[in-house]
Amino acid sequence: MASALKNLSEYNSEKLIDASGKRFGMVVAEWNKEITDALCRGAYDTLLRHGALPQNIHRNTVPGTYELPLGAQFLASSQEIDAVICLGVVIRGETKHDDYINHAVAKGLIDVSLKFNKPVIFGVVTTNDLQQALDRSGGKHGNKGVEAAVAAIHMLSF
Ligand code: DLZ
Repeated sequence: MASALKNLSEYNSEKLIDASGKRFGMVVAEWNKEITDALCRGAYDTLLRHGALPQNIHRNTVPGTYELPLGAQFLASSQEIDAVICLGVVIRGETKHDDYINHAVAKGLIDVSLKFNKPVIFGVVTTNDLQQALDRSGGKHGNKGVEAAVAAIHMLSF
């Protein structure tokens, strides 16, 4: 379902495990920083709401979304991390850069996830314009950071 039809911040909290014993890595792209900061706040607050301890949430930044897979790999390879949440925003421009970045990152993140047998969450907002990105980072369609944190906690219940 497209996120225009679903609020990204809506979920059934009763289905999620208590995350107090879990350790999270967050990788946040600095490109479109105002928006990725909002995604990060959404993810961080959601982890805390479900019991995660601040000292068990490790936040790292990378220059842009393209660097998320390597950042995720550094964290996923650590015994100290149970799940990695990757946050970025790619906005379509005049060229096809967004296609190249989005495909590379989606493939890169799933590869890291399967290699290390850990949740590596694709919290990347991919949009046609800035307004769509704002709508999905705390605006009228919710916050993809919240959705990403929920996905991480959900996957840790296996
Ligand atoms: C170069 C680039 C462009 C054009 N657009 C974005 C974008 O919309 N979102 C994003 O996160 N990063 C973008 N980047 C930067 C790349 O992700 C990457 O950081 C650089 O190409 C260096 O590898």
